[in-house]
Amino acid sequence: MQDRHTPEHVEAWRREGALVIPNFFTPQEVATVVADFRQVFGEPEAAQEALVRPPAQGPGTFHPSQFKTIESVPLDCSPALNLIGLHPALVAYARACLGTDDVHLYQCQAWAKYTGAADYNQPFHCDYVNHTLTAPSQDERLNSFTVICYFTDVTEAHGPTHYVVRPDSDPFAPPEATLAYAGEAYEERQRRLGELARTTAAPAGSIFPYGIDVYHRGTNLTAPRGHRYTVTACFKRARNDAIAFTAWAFHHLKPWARIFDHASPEQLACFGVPRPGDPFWTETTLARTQARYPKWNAAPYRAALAAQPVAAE
Ligand SMILES: O=C(O)CCC(=O)C(=O)O
Ligand SMILES: [Fe+2]
Repeated sequence: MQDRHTPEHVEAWRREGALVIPNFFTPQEVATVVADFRQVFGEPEAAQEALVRPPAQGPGTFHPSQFKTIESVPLDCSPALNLIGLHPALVAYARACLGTDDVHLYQCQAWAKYTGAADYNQPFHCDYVNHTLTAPSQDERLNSFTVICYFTDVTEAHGPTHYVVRPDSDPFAPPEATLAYAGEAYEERQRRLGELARTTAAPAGSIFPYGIDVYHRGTNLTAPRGHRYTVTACFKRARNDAIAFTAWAFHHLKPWARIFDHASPEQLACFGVPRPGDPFWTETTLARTQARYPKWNAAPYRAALAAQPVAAE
C-alpha cells in the first residue's frame, strides 16, 4: 500500500500539533462510508424533518444536544464505516506520528450533524481532559494521534472545526487554560484564539489530525438543510495506560462480528487483539474466539500457530 502521508505531514503534526490534509480518502471510499451513514442515521432529509430545535445556548458551553447523533463503532452497517478509522493509510500515518508500529485505536465514532438540530458552536478547548486523567505529555508520541475525517464537503457553512496551531497558542494559552470556562481572562483568551484560528473547511475525504493539547472548537452549521458527516479516530501507543476513552469489551453487546468478519489481523491488533504468532493463540483460544465470531478468518492465526515449534498446552 502506498502511503498517503508525507514526512512533511508527520513533521507538521509534531511541530504545529494540527493540520488539514485534503482528499486523504478516495471518492469511492467516501461514497461507501456515506451510504453507511445514511443507513445508521437515516436519510439527512428525514432527519431534518424530525428536528426539534433546542434553545440557543449561552457562550462557553457544550450543549448536550450536540452529541445526540454520535455513535461509536461497531455499527450496524457495512465494513466501510466500521473500518474507515482503521484504513491502512490512516494507521500508517498514526504510526509515523506516534513513532511506533504498535498503535491502539481507543476511540472511533461516527458523528452526523444537521443544520438546526443543535447549536454546534463550542468554545476553544483542548481534548486532553477526557483522554487522560492528568495532563498532556510534553512528548507528543506519548499523547494521542486524534483525527477528524470529513465524509461530506465541509464549507464554512457546514460547521468546520476551527483550530489554532500550538506555536500560535503557546505564548498565552497553555493546555491547562482549557480548565476555565468563565471569567475575564477566559473571554480574552477565547478572543485571541479566535483571531489566530484556522479553518478545516475542506472537501469530503479530507482529514484533520490534531493533538489532545491543541485548541480547537466545533462551529455551527448554517447551510440551509445542511449536514456534516465525520468519523473521529483516536490512536495511542499500545500499552500507554495514561490515555483511554473506550473500553471496547464494555460495549460487548454491539455488533462486533461486523468488525471481526472483515478486519485484517493488523486492524484487529489496533483493538488489542493479539497478532498471529502471539502466545495467547492456542488451538483452544482460536476455537473459542471462532465460536464467538463464526465468520472470522482465523487462517493467519492458525498458520502462525502451525509454524511454531510444538508447545505444551
Ligand atoms: O466536531 C467538531 O468539529 C469538533 C468537536 C469537538 O472538538 C469536541 O466535541 O470535542
Ligand atoms: Fe474537541
